[in-house]
Amino acid sequence: MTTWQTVRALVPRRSAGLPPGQREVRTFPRFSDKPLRWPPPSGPVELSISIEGEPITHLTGDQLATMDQAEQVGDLHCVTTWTYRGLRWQGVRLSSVLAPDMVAELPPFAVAHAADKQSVIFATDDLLMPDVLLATHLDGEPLDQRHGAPLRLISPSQYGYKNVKHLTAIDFRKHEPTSTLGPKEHLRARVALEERHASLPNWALRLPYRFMIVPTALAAERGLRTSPESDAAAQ
Ligand SMILES: Nc1nc2c(c(=O)[nH]1)N[C@H]1C(S)=C(S)[C@@H](COP(=O)(O)O)O[C@H]1N2
Ligand SMILES: [Mo]
Repeated sequence: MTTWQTVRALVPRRSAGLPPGQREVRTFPRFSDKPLRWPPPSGPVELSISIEGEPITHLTGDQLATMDQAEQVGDLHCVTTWTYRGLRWQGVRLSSVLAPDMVAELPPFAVAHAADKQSVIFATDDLLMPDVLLATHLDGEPLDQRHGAPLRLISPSQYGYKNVKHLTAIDFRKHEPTSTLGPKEHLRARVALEERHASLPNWALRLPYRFMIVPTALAAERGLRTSPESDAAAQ
């Protein structure tokens, strides 16, 4: 696609059946609150799960591949109001990698860490929803650098920023962790309830956020192009 076609596909449009305040985009962009940041170098799946830093499980890609595979189709809703529809994710349900007696003992909060240094806070209840996936594949292909290789947390009922790309660790916590993203991170960020921000009202956010979509997506594309592993950088 030319840049112009990409920009046109990124202009958010009204569409029936979307959650409150959301608009549809026709291309699935790379997106981030730090769009120029490079994706991490590619490597194998390694996921550590811990409670207050004490390891309870460690999973590799080979182990995940032997577990029950789940596939689900869903939409990704970015807090800046864009929605991309019909993504087919494949992976393993987070609730199924934890033993039932372990699930009963989990403290109420969690922090998910990513290889690009992003970290995101959760209420444990949201992570235990049956549609929360440790995704390894998108539309039948292994995840790429753009969309979160090698492992991504998919939580369809929460805004995009809770769908952590390049996932490396989940640490459960007794007390609510401080967000590294500041007040723009809502602990729960449930799309249906329009929990966009920890303190600002939705009417004040929707329009300014909407204007950020195209510039942010173009910057994120540039971040990908200039990363050490990109084809463009290698030539
Ligand atoms: N590790 C990591 N995960 C992330 C982000 C990020 O910058 N780093 N951006 C989040 C945001 S704001 C959104 S909307 C989605 C975008 O996913 P995409 O880049 O696959 O479109 O990823 C989320 N997960
Ligand atoms: Mo987002």
